[in-house]
Amino acid sequence: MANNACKPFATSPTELKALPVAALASQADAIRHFLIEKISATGGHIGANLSVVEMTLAIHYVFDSPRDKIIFDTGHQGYTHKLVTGRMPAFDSLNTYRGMSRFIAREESEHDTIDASHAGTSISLSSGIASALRSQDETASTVAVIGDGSLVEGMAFEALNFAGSAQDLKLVLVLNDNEMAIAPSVGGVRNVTTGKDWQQKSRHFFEGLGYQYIAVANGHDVEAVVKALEAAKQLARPCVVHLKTEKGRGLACAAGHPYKLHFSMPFDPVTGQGAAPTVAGKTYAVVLAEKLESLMQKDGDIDVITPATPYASSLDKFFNLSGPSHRCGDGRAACHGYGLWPGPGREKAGCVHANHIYAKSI
Ligand SMILES: Cc1ncc(C[n+]2csc(CCOP(=O)(O)OP(=O)(O)O)c2C)c(N)n1
Repeated sequence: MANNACKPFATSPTELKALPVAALASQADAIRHFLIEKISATGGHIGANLSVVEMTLAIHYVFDSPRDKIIFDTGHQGYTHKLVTGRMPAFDSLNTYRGMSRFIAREESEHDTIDASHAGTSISLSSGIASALRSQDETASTVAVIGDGSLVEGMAFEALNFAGSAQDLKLVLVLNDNEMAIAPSVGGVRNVTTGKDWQQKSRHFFEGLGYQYIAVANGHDVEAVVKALEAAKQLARPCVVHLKTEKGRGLACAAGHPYKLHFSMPFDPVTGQGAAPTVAGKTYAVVLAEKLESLMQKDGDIDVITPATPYASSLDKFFNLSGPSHRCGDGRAACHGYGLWPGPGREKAGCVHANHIYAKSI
Protein backbone atom coordinates (compact mmCIF):
# COMPACT_ATOMS: atom_id res chain seq x y z
CA MET A 1 0.00 0.00 0.00
CA ALA A 2 1.28 3.45 -0.88
CA ASN A 3 0.71 6.19 1.64
CA ASN A 4 -0.62 9.31 0.01
CA ALA A 5 -1.33 12.14 2.46
CA CYS A 6 -2.50 9.48 4.96
CA LYS A 7 -4.75 7.87 2.37
CA PRO A 8 -3.34 4.51 1.29
CA PHE A 9 -4.08 2.88 -2.04
CA ALA A 10 -3.19 -0.47 -3.55
CA THR A 11 -0.07 -0.58 -5.69
CA SER A 12 -0.49 -4.06 -7.11
CA PRO A 13 -3.44 -5.95 -8.58
CA THR A 14 -3.06 -8.54 -5.80
CA GLU A 15 -3.43 -5.87 -3.08
CA LEU A 16 -6.40 -4.38 -4.88
CA LYS A 17 -8.20 -7.71 -5.27
CA ALA A 18 -7.76 -8.46 -1.57
CA LEU A 19 -9.97 -5.48 -0.65
CA PRO A 20 -13.75 -5.70 -0.22
CA VAL A 21 -15.61 -4.07 -3.10
CA ALA A 22 -16.94 -1.44 -0.68
CA ALA A 23 -13.36 -0.18 -0.20
CA LEU A 24 -12.88 0.72 -3.87
CA ALA A 25 -14.55 4.13 -3.69
CA SER A 26 -12.07 5.36 -1.09
CA GLN A 27 -9.23 3.87 -3.17
CA ALA A 28 -10.49 5.99 -6.05
CA ASP A 29 -10.51 9.11 -3.85
CA ALA A 30 -6.94 8.50 -2.73
CA ILE A 31 -5.74 7.96 -6.31
CA ARG A 32 -7.57 11.04 -7.59
CA HIS A 33 -5.93 13.09 -4.84
CA PHE A 34 -2.51 11.67 -5.78
CA LEU A 35 -3.00 12.36 -9.49
CA ILE A 36 -4.04 15.97 -8.96
CA GLU A 37 -1.09 16.62 -6.66
CA LYS A 38 1.50 14.96 -8.91
CA ILE A 39 0.28 15.90 -12.37
CA SER A 40 -0.23 19.55 -11.46
CA ALA A 41 3.50 19.57 -10.60
CA THR A 42 4.85 17.57 -13.55
CA GLY A 43 2.25 18.16 -16.24
CA GLY A 44 0.42 15.33 -17.99
CA HIS A 45 -2.97 14.11 -19.23
CA ILE A 46 -4.84 15.18 -16.12
CA GLY A 47 -8.40 15.61 -17.43
CA ALA A 48 -8.39 12.34 -19.35
CA ASN A 49 -7.04 10.39 -16.37
CA LEU A 50 -9.50 11.78 -13.85
CA SER A 51 -12.22 10.37 -16.09
CA VAL A 52 -11.10 6.75 -15.69
CA VAL A 53 -10.00 6.24 -12.07
CA GLU A 54 -13.01 4.12 -11.02
CA MET A 55 -13.16 2.33 -14.39
CA THR A 56 -9.50 1.29 -14.15
CA LEU A 57 -9.80 0.09 -10.54
CA ALA A 58 -12.85 -1.94 -11.49
CA ILE A 59 -11.06 -3.53 -14.47
CA HIS A 60 -8.11 -4.60 -12.31
CA TYR A 61 -10.48 -5.78 -9.58
CA VAL A 62 -12.49 -8.00 -11.90
CA PHE A 63 -9.89 -9.17 -14.41
CA ASP A 64 -6.58 -10.83 -13.75
CA SER A 65 -3.79 -8.92 -15.49
CA PRO A 66 -1.41 -9.96 -17.03
CA ARG A 67 -3.19 -13.28 -17.71
CA ASP A 68 -6.18 -11.30 -18.93
CA LYS A 69 -4.99 -8.66 -21.40
CA ILE A 70 -5.88 -4.98 -20.96
CA ILE A 71 -5.41 -2.67 -23.95
CA PHE A 72 -5.80 1.08 -23.50
CA ASP A 73 -6.64 2.92 -26.70
CA THR A 74 -4.16 5.76 -27.31
CA GLY A 75 -2.71 4.97 -23.87
CA HIS A 76 -2.86 8.53 -22.52
CA GLN A 77 -5.39 7.53 -19.86
CA GLY A 78 -3.27 4.82 -18.19
CA TYR A 79 -2.09 6.63 -15.04
CA THR A 80 -4.34 4.74 -12.59
CA HIS A 81 -3.29 1.54 -14.35
CA LYS A 82 0.34 2.55 -13.78
CA LEU A 83 -0.37 3.22 -10.10
CA VAL A 84 -2.03 -0.12 -9.44
CA THR A 85 0.71 -1.96 -11.30
CA GLY A 86 3.55 -0.70 -9.12
CA ARG A 87 4.73 2.51 -10.77
CA MET A 88 3.85 5.08 -8.11
CA PRO A 89 7.50 5.98 -7.38
CA ALA A 90 8.05 6.84 -11.07
CA PHE A 91 5.38 9.56 -11.15
CA ASP A 92 7.85 12.31 -10.22
CA SER A 93 9.69 11.59 -13.48
CA LEU A 94 6.59 11.97 -15.70
CA ASN A 95 7.18 14.50 -18.46
CA THR A 96 10.96 14.46 -18.02
CA TYR A 97 13.65 13.16 -20.39
CA ARG A 98 13.80 9.35 -20.00
CA GLY A 99 11.15 9.59 -17.27
CA MET A 100 8.02 7.46 -17.03
CA SER A 101 6.12 7.48 -20.29
CA ARG A 102 2.87 9.43 -20.54
CA PHE A 103 1.55 6.46 -22.49
CA ILE A 104 1.28 2.72 -22.03
CA ALA A 105 4.75 1.24 -22.64
CA ARG A 106 5.66 -2.45 -22.69
CA GLU A 107 9.18 -1.77 -21.44
CA GLU A 108 7.70 -0.41 -18.18
CA SER A 109 5.54 -3.33 -17.10
CA GLU A 110 4.26 -6.81 -17.92
CA HIS A 111 0.79 -5.30 -17.45
CA ASP A 112 1.25 -3.03 -20.50
CA THR A 113 0.08 -5.16 -23.39
CA ILE A 114 0.94 -2.81 -26.25
CA ASP A 115 2.89 0.38 -26.89
CA ALA A 116 0.34 3.03 -27.64
CA SER A 117 -0.20 6.69 -28.51
CA HIS A 118 -1.83 6.48 -31.96
CA ALA A 119 -5.58 6.56 -31.37
CA GLY A 120 -8.20 4.16 -32.68
CA THR A 121 -6.13 0.96 -32.62
CA SER A 122 -7.37 -0.86 -29.50
CA ILE A 123 -10.33 -2.80 -30.91
CA SER A 124 -8.26 -4.16 -33.76
CA LEU A 125 -5.31 -5.09 -31.52
CA SER A 126 -7.52 -6.62 -28.87
CA SER A 127 -9.44 -8.73 -31.36
CA GLY A 128 -6.09 -10.03 -32.65
CA ILE A 129 -4.93 -10.76 -29.10
CA ALA A 130 -8.26 -12.37 -28.19
CA SER A 131 -8.01 -14.64 -31.25
CA ALA A 132 -4.51 -15.70 -30.25
CA LEU A 133 -5.52 -16.24 -26.60
CA ARG A 134 -8.46 -18.41 -27.61
CA SER A 135 -6.13 -21.22 -28.66
CA GLN A 136 -3.85 -20.90 -25.57
CA ASP A 137 -6.26 -20.31 -22.69
CA GLU A 138 -9.92 -20.21 -23.48
CA THR A 139 -10.86 -18.73 -20.12
CA ALA A 140 -8.67 -15.62 -20.49
CA SER A 141 -10.36 -12.33 -21.40
CA THR A 142 -9.16 -9.42 -23.51
CA VAL A 143 -10.32 -5.97 -22.43
CA ALA A 144 -10.07 -2.93 -24.69
CA VAL A 145 -10.61 0.51 -23.15
CA ILE A 146 -11.65 3.05 -25.75
CA GLY A 147 -12.92 6.64 -25.48
CA ASP A 148 -15.92 7.93 -27.41
CA GLY A 149 -13.51 10.18 -29.34
CA SER A 150 -11.29 7.30 -30.46
CA LEU A 151 -14.27 5.07 -31.24
CA VAL A 152 -14.97 7.11 -34.38
CA GLU A 153 -11.47 6.63 -35.85
CA GLY A 154 -11.46 4.70 -39.14
CA MET A 155 -9.43 1.78 -37.79
CA ALA A 156 -11.72 1.48 -34.78
CA PHE A 157 -14.76 1.28 -37.08
CA GLU A 158 -13.10 -1.39 -39.24
CA ALA A 159 -12.34 -3.45 -36.14
CA LEU A 160 -15.78 -2.88 -34.61
CA ASN A 161 -17.25 -4.34 -37.77
CA PHE A 162 -14.87 -7.33 -37.63
CA ALA A 163 -15.14 -8.17 -33.93
CA GLY A 164 -18.93 -8.02 -33.88
CA SER A 165 -18.98 -10.97 -36.24
CA ALA A 166 -16.29 -12.93 -34.36
CA GLN A 167 -18.80 -14.42 -31.93
CA ASP A 168 -16.33 -16.78 -30.25
CA LEU A 169 -14.02 -14.02 -28.94
CA LYS A 170 -13.88 -13.36 -25.20
CA LEU A 171 -13.57 -9.67 -25.81
CA VAL A 172 -14.82 -6.83 -23.61
CA LEU A 173 -14.88 -3.34 -25.11
CA VAL A 174 -15.11 -0.78 -22.32
CA LEU A 175 -16.41 2.44 -23.83
CA ASN A 176 -15.30 5.40 -21.70
CA ASP A 177 -17.90 7.89 -22.85
CA ASN A 178 -17.19 11.35 -21.46
CA GLU A 179 -18.62 12.96 -24.63
CA MET A 180 -15.23 14.54 -25.30
CA ALA A 181 -12.25 13.78 -27.54
CA ILE A 182 -9.94 16.70 -26.83
CA ALA A 183 -12.73 18.96 -28.01
CA PRO A 184 -16.35 17.86 -27.55
CA SER A 185 -17.26 14.81 -29.64
CA VAL A 186 -19.25 15.41 -32.82
CA GLY A 187 -21.14 13.39 -35.40
CA GLY A 188 -23.58 10.57 -35.84
CA VAL A 189 -22.13 8.24 -33.20
CA ARG A 190 -22.35 11.04 -30.66
CA ASN A 191 -26.00 11.42 -31.63
CA VAL A 192 -26.53 7.73 -30.89
CA THR A 193 -24.64 7.67 -27.59
CA THR A 194 -26.03 10.88 -26.06
CA GLY A 195 -29.45 12.34 -25.31
CA LYS A 196 -32.28 11.23 -23.07
CA ASP A 197 -32.60 7.78 -24.64
CA TRP A 198 -28.85 7.16 -25.07
CA GLN A 199 -29.00 3.68 -23.53
CA GLN A 200 -31.76 2.49 -25.80
CA LYS A 201 -30.13 3.92 -28.95
CA SER A 202 -26.68 2.64 -28.00
CA ARG A 203 -28.03 -0.84 -27.21
CA HIS A 204 -29.70 -0.94 -30.61
CA PHE A 205 -26.47 0.19 -32.30
CA PHE A 206 -24.07 -2.22 -30.58
CA GLU A 207 -26.44 -5.20 -30.49
CA GLY A 208 -27.08 -4.64 -34.17
CA LEU A 209 -23.35 -4.96 -34.78
CA GLY A 210 -23.21 -8.25 -32.87
CA TYR A 211 -22.20 -7.23 -29.35
CA GLN A 212 -23.79 -7.93 -26.01
CA TYR A 213 -24.44 -4.51 -24.46
CA ILE A 214 -24.27 -3.36 -20.83
CA ALA A 215 -24.63 0.31 -19.82
CA VAL A 216 -23.59 2.04 -16.60
CA ALA A 217 -25.08 5.51 -16.32
CA ASN A 218 -22.63 6.62 -13.65
CA GLY A 219 -19.17 5.35 -14.57
CA HIS A 220 -17.82 6.84 -11.32
CA ASP A 221 -19.94 4.45 -9.27
CA VAL A 222 -17.16 1.92 -8.95
CA GLU A 223 -19.33 -0.84 -7.52
CA ALA A 224 -21.75 -0.54 -10.43
CA VAL A 225 -18.82 -0.75 -12.86
CA VAL A 226 -17.49 -3.86 -11.08
CA LYS A 227 -20.91 -5.49 -11.40
CA ALA A 228 -21.12 -4.69 -15.13
CA LEU A 229 -17.61 -6.02 -15.78
CA GLU A 230 -18.30 -9.20 -13.82
CA ALA A 231 -21.30 -9.83 -16.04
CA ALA A 232 -19.21 -9.15 -19.17
CA LYS A 233 -16.47 -11.49 -17.95
CA GLN A 234 -18.90 -14.42 -17.82
CA LEU A 235 -19.66 -14.12 -21.51
CA ALA A 236 -17.89 -16.09 -24.20
CA ARG A 237 -18.68 -13.53 -26.89
CA PRO A 238 -17.88 -9.87 -27.61
CA CYS A 239 -19.47 -7.38 -25.26
CA VAL A 240 -19.56 -3.58 -24.98
CA VAL A 241 -19.64 -2.09 -21.47
CA HIS A 242 -20.69 1.52 -21.97
CA LEU A 243 -19.76 3.89 -19.12
CA LYS A 244 -20.78 7.52 -18.88
CA THR A 245 -17.94 9.43 -17.20
CA GLU A 246 -16.82 13.00 -16.72
CA LYS A 247 -13.55 14.39 -18.06
CA GLY A 248 -11.62 16.20 -15.30
CA ARG A 249 -13.81 14.60 -12.61
CA GLY A 250 -12.96 15.97 -9.15
CA LEU A 251 -10.85 18.93 -10.31
CA ALA A 252 -12.95 22.05 -10.76
CA CYS A 253 -10.53 23.86 -13.07
CA ALA A 254 -10.35 20.80 -15.38
CA ALA A 255 -14.05 19.99 -15.33
CA GLY A 256 -14.82 23.70 -15.87
CA HIS A 257 -12.87 24.04 -19.11
CA PRO A 258 -14.10 21.87 -21.94
CA TYR A 259 -10.68 20.76 -23.22
CA LYS A 260 -7.83 22.83 -21.81
CA LEU A 261 -6.92 20.23 -19.22
CA HIS A 262 -7.11 17.11 -21.40
CA PHE A 263 -3.33 17.46 -21.26
CA SER A 264 -1.50 20.22 -19.45
CA MET A 265 1.93 21.49 -18.58
CA PRO A 266 2.33 22.10 -14.79
CA PHE A 267 -0.53 24.16 -13.38
CA ASP A 268 -2.02 25.50 -10.17
CA PRO A 269 -4.63 22.91 -9.17
CA VAL A 270 -6.82 25.54 -7.50
CA THR A 271 -6.91 28.27 -10.14
CA GLY A 272 -5.90 26.24 -13.19
CA GLN A 273 -3.31 28.90 -13.93
CA GLY A 274 -0.31 27.80 -16.00
CA ALA A 275 -2.35 25.16 -17.79
CA ALA A 276 -1.29 24.34 -21.36
CA PRO A 277 0.11 25.55 -23.64
CA THR A 278 3.20 27.21 -22.23
CA VAL A 279 5.48 27.37 -25.27
CA ALA A 280 7.21 30.75 -25.44
CA GLY A 281 6.98 32.70 -28.69
CA LYS A 282 4.95 31.75 -31.72
CA THR A 283 4.48 28.15 -32.70
CA TYR A 284 3.76 27.14 -36.30
CA ALA A 285 0.16 26.61 -35.17
CA VAL A 286 -0.10 30.20 -33.92
CA VAL A 287 1.48 31.66 -37.09
CA LEU A 288 -0.90 29.65 -39.25
CA ALA A 289 -3.92 30.60 -37.14
CA GLU A 290 -3.03 34.30 -37.36
CA LYS A 291 -2.68 34.08 -41.11
CA LEU A 292 -6.02 32.31 -41.46
CA GLU A 293 -7.68 34.89 -39.26
CA SER A 294 -6.37 37.79 -41.33
CA LEU A 295 -7.56 36.05 -44.52
CA MET A 296 -10.99 35.52 -42.99
CA GLN A 297 -11.20 39.14 -41.98
CA LYS A 298 -10.45 40.13 -45.58
CA ASP A 299 -13.66 38.37 -46.47
CA GLY A 300 -11.98 35.22 -47.69
CA ASP A 301 -14.15 32.16 -48.10
CA ILE A 302 -12.25 29.67 -45.99
CA ASP A 303 -12.99 26.17 -44.75
CA VAL A 304 -10.95 25.23 -41.69
CA ILE A 305 -10.91 21.56 -40.75
CA THR A 306 -9.51 20.10 -37.54
CA PRO A 307 -9.70 16.55 -36.16
CA ALA A 308 -10.78 17.48 -32.60
CA THR A 309 -7.73 19.64 -31.85
CA PRO A 310 -8.98 23.25 -32.15
CA TYR A 311 -7.28 24.28 -28.91
CA ALA A 312 -3.85 22.73 -29.48
CA SER A 313 -3.91 24.06 -33.06
CA SER A 314 -4.86 27.56 -31.86
CA LEU A 315 -8.03 27.38 -33.91
CA ASP A 316 -10.64 27.46 -31.17
CA LYS A 317 -11.63 31.06 -31.69
CA PHE A 318 -12.57 30.31 -35.31
CA PHE A 319 -15.16 27.87 -34.11
CA ASN A 320 -16.91 30.66 -32.25
CA LEU A 321 -16.79 33.27 -35.01
CA SER A 322 -19.82 34.31 -36.93
CA GLY A 323 -19.44 35.23 -40.58
CA PRO A 324 -19.41 33.80 -44.05
CA SER A 325 -16.39 31.52 -43.70
CA HIS A 326 -16.89 27.88 -42.85
CA ARG A 327 -15.38 26.16 -39.87
CA CYS A 328 -15.58 22.42 -39.64
CA GLY A 329 -14.55 20.07 -36.81
CA ASP A 330 -14.53 16.54 -38.15
CA GLY A 331 -14.23 14.77 -34.79
CA ARG A 332 -11.28 12.41 -34.48
CA ALA A 333 -11.15 11.66 -38.18
CA ALA A 334 -7.75 12.85 -39.41
CA CYS A 335 -7.93 10.66 -42.54
CA HIS A 336 -11.49 11.72 -43.27
CA GLY A 337 -10.29 15.32 -43.02
CA TYR A 338 -8.34 14.67 -46.22
CA GLY A 339 -11.35 13.29 -48.05
CA LEU A 340 -13.46 16.16 -46.87
CA TRP A 341 -10.87 18.61 -48.17
CA PRO A 342 -11.65 19.33 -50.92
CA GLY A 343 -14.41 16.76 -51.27
CA PRO A 344 -16.46 16.29 -54.42
CA GLY A 345 -18.86 19.15 -54.83
CA ARG A 346 -16.98 21.39 -52.43
CA GLU A 347 -14.73 22.87 -55.09
CA LYS A 348 -15.65 26.48 -55.66
CA ALA A 349 -13.68 29.27 -57.24
CA GLY A 350 -11.80 31.38 -54.71
CA CYS A 351 -12.41 29.11 -51.73
CA VAL A 352 -9.46 28.14 -49.52
CA HIS A 353 -9.46 24.87 -47.58
CA ALA A 354 -7.20 24.71 -44.55
CA ASN A 355 -6.82 21.23 -43.10
CA HIS A 356 -4.95 21.53 -39.83
CA ILE A 357 -3.65 18.11 -38.80
CA TYR A 358 -0.79 17.04 -36.56
CA ALA A 359 1.68 15.15 -38.75
CA LYS A 360 1.93 12.31 -36.22
CA SER A 361 -1.80 11.67 -36.45
CA ILE A 362 -1.77 10.78 -40.14
C1 LIG B 1 -4.55 9.17 -34.68
C2 LIG B 1 -4.49 10.19 -33.59
N1 LIG B 1 -5.12 11.40 -33.76
C3 LIG B 1 -5.07 12.32 -32.75
C4 LIG B 1 -4.41 12.06 -31.58
C5 LIG B 1 -4.37 13.13 -30.47
N2 LIG B 1 -5.24 12.74 -29.35
C6 LIG B 1 -4.76 12.11 -28.25
S1 LIG B 1 -5.93 11.73 -27.12
C7 LIG B 1 -7.13 12.47 -28.06
C8 LIG B 1 -8.56 12.49 -27.57
C9 LIG B 1 -9.03 11.16 -27.11
O1 LIG B 1 -10.41 11.20 -26.88
P1 LIG B 1 -11.11 9.93 -26.30
O2 LIG B 1 -10.70 8.72 -27.05
O3 LIG B 1 -12.56 10.19 -26.19
O4 LIG B 1 -10.45 9.79 -24.86
P2 LIG B 1 -10.58 10.76 -23.59
O5 LIG B 1 -9.29 11.54 -23.55
O6 LIG B 1 -11.78 11.63 -23.74
O7 LIG B 1 -10.67 9.83 -22.45
C10 LIG B 1 -6.59 12.98 -29.26
C11 LIG B 1 -7.37 13.71 -30.30
C12 LIG B 1 -3.79 10.79 -31.45
N3 LIG B 1 -3.15 10.41 -30.34
N4 LIG B 1 -3.85 9.87 -32.46
